[in-house]
Amino acid sequence: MKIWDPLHECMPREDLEQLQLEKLQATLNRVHKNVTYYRKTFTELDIIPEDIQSLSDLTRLPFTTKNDLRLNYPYGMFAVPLREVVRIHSSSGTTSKPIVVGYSKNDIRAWSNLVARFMSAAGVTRDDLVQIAFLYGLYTGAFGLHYGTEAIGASVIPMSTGNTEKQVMILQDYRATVLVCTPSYAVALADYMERHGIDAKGLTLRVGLFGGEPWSEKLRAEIEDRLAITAMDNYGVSEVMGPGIAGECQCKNGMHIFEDAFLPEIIDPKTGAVLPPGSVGELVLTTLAKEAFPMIRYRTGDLTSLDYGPCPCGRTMVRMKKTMGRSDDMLIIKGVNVFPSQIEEVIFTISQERPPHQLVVSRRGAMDTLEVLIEVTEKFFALDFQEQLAVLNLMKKRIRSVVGIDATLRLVEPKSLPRSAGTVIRVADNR
Ligand code: DLL
Repeated sequence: MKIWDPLHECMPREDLEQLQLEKLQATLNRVHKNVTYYRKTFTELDIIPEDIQSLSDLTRLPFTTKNDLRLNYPYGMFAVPLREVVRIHSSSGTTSKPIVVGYSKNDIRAWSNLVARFMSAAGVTRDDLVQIAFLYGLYTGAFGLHYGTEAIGASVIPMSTGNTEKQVMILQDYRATVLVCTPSYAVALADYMERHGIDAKGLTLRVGLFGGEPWSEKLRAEIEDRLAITAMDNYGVSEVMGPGIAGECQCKNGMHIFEDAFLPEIIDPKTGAVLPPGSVGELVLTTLAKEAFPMIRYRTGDLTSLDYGPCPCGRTMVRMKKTMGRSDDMLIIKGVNVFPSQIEEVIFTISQERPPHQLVVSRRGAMDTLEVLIEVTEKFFALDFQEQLAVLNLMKKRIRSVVGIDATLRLVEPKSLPRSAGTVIRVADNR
């Protein structure tokens, strides 16, 4: 199996650490010079980039959180002038405002190569036809995989999301060999084919590259069986780059993090202390090569552990386990990141009050559903039926535009939602 960039992917760890340190120092100089936020936080701690003389010195620097990015909305964290930025993407923030991320020309080139690495590791070659069923738009998933496919020299079928009937027709008629989407959409495709009597074994599909949301080994086995493919996992975070941070090799024993481009740490989410190798904790990533949007110690919120043991594939890069949950309250619904605070803000913006409410997340067949239960308040009760309906409709529309998914809204009796120590349990995730 081809290793896309053996020089870096198989680098002896001692050399890798030296390279990481050099790149870290260059990144720190860049952010200190160009990003007011970082200059200010470093100054407050009385640190200059030259103080960081070893990789372990990194712990002297503060974390960057989604909230820091929100406070610097939209372009405050950019380390290059906007004219150097050739692409803008975004990811969900904790409020109605998204996080804006930027890429320079070199960043796009680096991104393409990093995605090509995990695609090659998963077995994709230039002979493949790659059907990309991620949303083309501000989401990083589709463009990232698109660039990786082009870098490899395989053919891109930029199908985007939705329209399952057409997806299946294209899988059949264009003879796609690689499918790119969320694992739950892969299940939806399998369901559709089953319902329509289409035998997946008759397709040319052989590999699936799935990411963007957590999925289990059990689901992997199900997808592999039902679609008659090899299903491979890859991980990414938009604020750090998008897909291309980590991906599985044929050993399917954790996702190799491309450590020449990202420096991973595992921390205790409560204390922020760095945990010893092998511990489960929150993944923190520092970018080592990004120009437009470098991130120092970005808290991903994902709980995982790192395995530094050798991998039979020959790559020396550390492997992260499948994620084991979140350290914050972010939900991933239909592959979309959702924060309960976003929904609360919508309810408040429209009703000018904060009624007790609960998000109920369920799975119907392969698809996630979101229901928002809102306790009727006096103010709401005073409205007639038509007016109540209009308010709910407005909220539904705004949730769709802010969060990007459809929710069902339902009014419930006052004090009927389950409570713990007097406060409503904000989320019921029944998946
Ligand atoms: O989901 C980037 C991406 C797109 C990665 C396509 C892979 C494929 P965000 O929308 O910023 O970026 O969401 C990032 O999604 O913090 C994880 O919680 C979750 N996530 C992404 N990939 C995986 C995965 C993209 N393979 C958030 N396993 C992350 C588990 C994943 N969770």
